Amino acid sequence: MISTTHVKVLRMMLPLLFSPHTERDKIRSDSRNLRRAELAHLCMSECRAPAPHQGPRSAARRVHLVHIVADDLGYNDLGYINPDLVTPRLDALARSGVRLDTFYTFKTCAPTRASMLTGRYPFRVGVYSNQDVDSYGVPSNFTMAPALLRQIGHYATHAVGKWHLGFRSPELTPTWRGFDSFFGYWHCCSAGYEQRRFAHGKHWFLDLTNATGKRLRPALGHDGRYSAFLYADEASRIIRRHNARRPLYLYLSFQSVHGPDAVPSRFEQLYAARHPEWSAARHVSAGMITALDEAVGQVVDTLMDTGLWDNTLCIFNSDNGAHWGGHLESYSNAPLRGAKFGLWEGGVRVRAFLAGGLVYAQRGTTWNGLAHASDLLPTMLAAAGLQMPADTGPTPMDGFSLWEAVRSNSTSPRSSVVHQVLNQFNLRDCLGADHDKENCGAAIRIGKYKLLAGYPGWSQWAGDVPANPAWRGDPDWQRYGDDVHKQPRGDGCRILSGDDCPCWRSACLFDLEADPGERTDLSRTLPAVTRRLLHALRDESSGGTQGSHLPQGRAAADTLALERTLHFKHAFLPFANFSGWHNDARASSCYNPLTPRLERKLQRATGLDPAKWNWAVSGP
Ligand SMILES: [Ca+2]
Repeated sequence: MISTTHVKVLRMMLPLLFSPHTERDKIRSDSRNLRRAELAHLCMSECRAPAPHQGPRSAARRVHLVHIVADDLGYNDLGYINPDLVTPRLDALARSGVRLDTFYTFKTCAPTRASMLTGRYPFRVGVYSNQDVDSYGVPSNFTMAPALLRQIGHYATHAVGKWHLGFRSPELTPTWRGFDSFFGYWHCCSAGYEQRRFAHGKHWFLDLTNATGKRLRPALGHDGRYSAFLYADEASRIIRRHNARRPLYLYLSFQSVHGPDAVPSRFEQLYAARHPEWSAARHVSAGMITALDEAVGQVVDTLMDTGLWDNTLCIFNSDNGAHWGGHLESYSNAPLRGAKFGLWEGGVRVRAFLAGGLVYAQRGTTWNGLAHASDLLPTMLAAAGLQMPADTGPTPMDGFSLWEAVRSNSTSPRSSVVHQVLNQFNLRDCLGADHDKENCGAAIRIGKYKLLAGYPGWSQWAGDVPANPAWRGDPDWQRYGDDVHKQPRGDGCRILSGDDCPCWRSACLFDLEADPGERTDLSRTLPAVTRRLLHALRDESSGGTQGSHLPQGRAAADTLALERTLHFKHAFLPFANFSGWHNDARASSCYNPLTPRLERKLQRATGLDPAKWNWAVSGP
C-alpha cells in the first residue's frame, strides 16, 4: 500500500507547476557522421557484409535467432554514426540490415535485460534498478525467452557473457531459466581481462561459470584472455557444434564496453596512430569499441561459414546509454542529453539493428518506428513463426511484435514507452537513508512527447568527442572517479529541497521529434499535453510489481543465499559453496589478475576442488 509519506512525495514530485527551459538550440544531425571511406582498409575479412544468396526464408523453416548485446555502448559510438570510430563489421551489419532508429531500453543494465528476456517493462517484473537483481532477480514465475523458444519451437538455447538477472538461488540463473548452457558471469561488472567481480573494498570472487543444464562449474583458467574474444570464441564454438537441423537461439551478451577500461594494445595503438591528439584514456575506450566490433565479426563469420546466417535473425543493441563517470574522454551519447543511470534520452535511447538473412528484403533500410527492449521477444517469436503462449507470467506482456511493421516498413504497433514509474517500490529506495536519487524519477513517452518527473539523472549534454577540456578541472568530476553506481555530482540537484533539479518541482515535457536533444521544456507551453502524460504515468505507476517478488517457496532459498553472502562481508558470491571462493586475505586490489599461481594458491587455501563443485538440485 502507498503510505501517506509516499503520497506526499508523489504530490511533491508531480505538481503541475511548469518552468520551461528557454534554450532552443537545435540538435545536430548525425547524418554528418557517415562513415569515411578511408576506414575501409581496416575491414577485417573484407568486411563480410552479410549477403544472403536467397531472399527471406519461410518462417516455417528453421529460423535461427542470434541476439548480440553490447554493454553501455554510447549513442554516438559506432563508426557508421561517428567516423572517428573504427567499427567496420558492425557498420556493415547495420547497413546490410534494418536500423531501428527509435529504440529504447531502460537506463541501466539489469532492468533492460529483464525486459529483453520477458517481454515486459522492468517494473512489471519487479526490477526497478540493478539493485533488485543484486538482491533477488527476475521472479521465476515469469517465463523467459529461452524457455519459451525451447517449449514451443524446440530451440537449442545458449547464453554467453553477462547475465545480471539474479543468481541468489539456482532458479534465477540461466540454465534454470531455459538456457541449455551458460558460459559467463552472474553479476553486473566483470572486466576486460579478469573474470571476477570486485565488491566492497578488498573482497572479491571469481565470477565466471560454465553451466550445462543443472551442472555448474567454475570456469577457471581464463584470466588474461580478453573478454570480447573469450565470449566470441565460446559463441563460435557453440555455433560450430550446433546441429543445423535444429533452430538455434544464441544470447551473446558482451562485457564490452562496460568499465573498467582495458583493451589489447593493438586496438589502443590503432587510435594512438589515428588520433594522437586524443588522450591515452580515449585511445583505450575507443579501442574497446573496435575490439567489440572485431569480436562480433568473428561470430558472424562463423554463422556464415556454417551456413546458418542465411536463415538467421540477428539482433544487435546496447543495453543502455554510455556513462561518463571516470571516462571524461571516453564514450559519447551525443547529441542526446544525459547518460546511463538517467532517464534523459542519453540514458535510454540506444543504437540497435536487425541483420541476417531474414531481413534480406529490407537490407539497407532504417525503420523509424517506436521500439522498446520488451519488443524483442515477441518480435523474435513472430520472425520464427511461433505464437506467443497465453500464459508467460503473472503480469501482462508489454512488448509488441515489430516483425510485420519492420518488414513492410509501416507504422509501429507501439505508440508509447514507459521508461520508469513512480510507486511505493522505488520510492522506498529513493527516500531511504541513502537518498538514492537514481530511483527517484519517472518518465513516459507517448507519440512524440516525453514527460519526465522527479529526478531524471545527470542533465547535461556531454560526451562529445573529444570531451570538453573544461570538465577536466571540475572537482565534481574528479571525485566521481570510477564509481559507476553514482551520478556525477556536477548536476547541482539537491533532491530533498528540489533546488536546481530539472523536472523535480514541475514535470518537464519535450517534443522528441522536433527536439531529440531535450533542450526545450514545453510543459508550460503545452499544459494539456503535460497533464495527459502525467495522468498516463500515474496510471502506469499503479501497475508496478513489487520488487523481490519471489514465488512462495523460492524466497526461502534466496534469503538463505543472501544471508550467507552477507556473512562474507557483502562479497557477491554465487549461491553454491561460496565459502570456497572467499579469499580476501590474498586480494589486495580490485583487478589483480587471477594468475594460474594464484588460482592454485586459492585452491590450496580453501580446499576448493573444481571437480567437486558440480552442484545440482532438482529443476522446476
Ligand atoms: Ca549496461
